Amino acid sequence: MAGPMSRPAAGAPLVASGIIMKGVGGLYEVLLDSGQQLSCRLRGRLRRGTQTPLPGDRAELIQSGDAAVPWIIDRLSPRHSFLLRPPVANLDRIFLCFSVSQPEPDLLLLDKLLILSAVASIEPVIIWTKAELLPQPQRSLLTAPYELTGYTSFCSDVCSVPAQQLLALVKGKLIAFAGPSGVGKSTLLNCLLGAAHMETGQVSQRLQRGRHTTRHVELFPFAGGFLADTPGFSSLELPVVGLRPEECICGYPEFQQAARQCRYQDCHHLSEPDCAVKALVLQQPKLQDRYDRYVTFRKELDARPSYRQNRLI
Ligand SMILES: Nc1nc2c(ncn2[C@@H]2O[C@H](COP(=O)(O)OP(=O)(O)OP(=O)(O)O)[C@@H](O)[C@H]2O)c(=O)[nH]1
Ligand SMILES: [Mg+2]
Ligand SMILES: [Zn+2]
Repeated sequence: MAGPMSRPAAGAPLVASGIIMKGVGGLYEVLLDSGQQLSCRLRGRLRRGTQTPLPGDRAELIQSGDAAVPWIIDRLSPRHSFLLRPPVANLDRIFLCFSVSQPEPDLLLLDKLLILSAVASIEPVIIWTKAELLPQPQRSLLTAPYELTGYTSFCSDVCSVPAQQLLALVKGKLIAFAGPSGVGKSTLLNCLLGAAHMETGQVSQRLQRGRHTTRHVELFPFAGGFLADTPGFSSLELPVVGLRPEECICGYPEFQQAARQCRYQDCHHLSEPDCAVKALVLQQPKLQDRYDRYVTFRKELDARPSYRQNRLI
């Protein structure tokens, strides 16, 4: 038969599969591979299960028999990655957006997100937004330590969005914009979608409300993949998401090579003798602030082992 649905076997119900674009109040929008979008509810078994469907999940649908919402999500495919903050499944990359000013950049939050992305095997890209609000050389003071990490980073402002560089990173991928509220995530996403959808204007139109606080994660098809707009957040507790203390270093690639030279294999890089990470930081003062944040996280995680069972990542 024509259309998105295929009939798997005689007598079996119609099935369809696609990607969850958003889920609000128990109603999920699923984009089928054919391009058709369906509204669905969840099968009871999934509602009671531990795995909550997230935008980015691949879902298999069956007919519900209910005319009001004719399709239900029957099954989810295994995920290759997932994050709780922001809650998106199957991310390939994450654009960590932090404004250089208004609001002031929360570097503790940025470093936490770098750790969590690394642990979830999602490549982080740092985007310093509202770049025009902080002139040089203060802007370089802020961004230079992150250039030593090896992570890709860009500056962006309303007049010069690095659209070409971003486009090269998004083709065929699922990418989320993440970061605090008001840093310009939706504005940036709107810019990218606007450039690609100029002829219709439809998606940009829909995103007008993106100028206001984003309330839900939502995926938008873009360049053979998807871009996810996500609500801003400011609190993120590493012990609560179940991070293990030794995983902290994953968000600090500039220390990882040195860490192999420490006297003790299980060195915490705090006060152990012959710690190569501490020696490196002494040699390169630009690394000090990032190291201090590492120390904060490591001590916090070492001190709160009770949370370790609650692994949510
Ligand atoms: N000065 C300046 N303002 C910007 C820039 N980008 C966005 N803004 C403004 O910053 C405000 C917040 O932008 P949004 O795109 O809604 O921010 P957001 O990160 O999506 O915020 P949430 O949805 O609440 O998480 C808006 O008033 C934008 O016009 C920029 O590059 N420079
Ligand atoms: Mg927004
Ligand atoms: Zn060490």
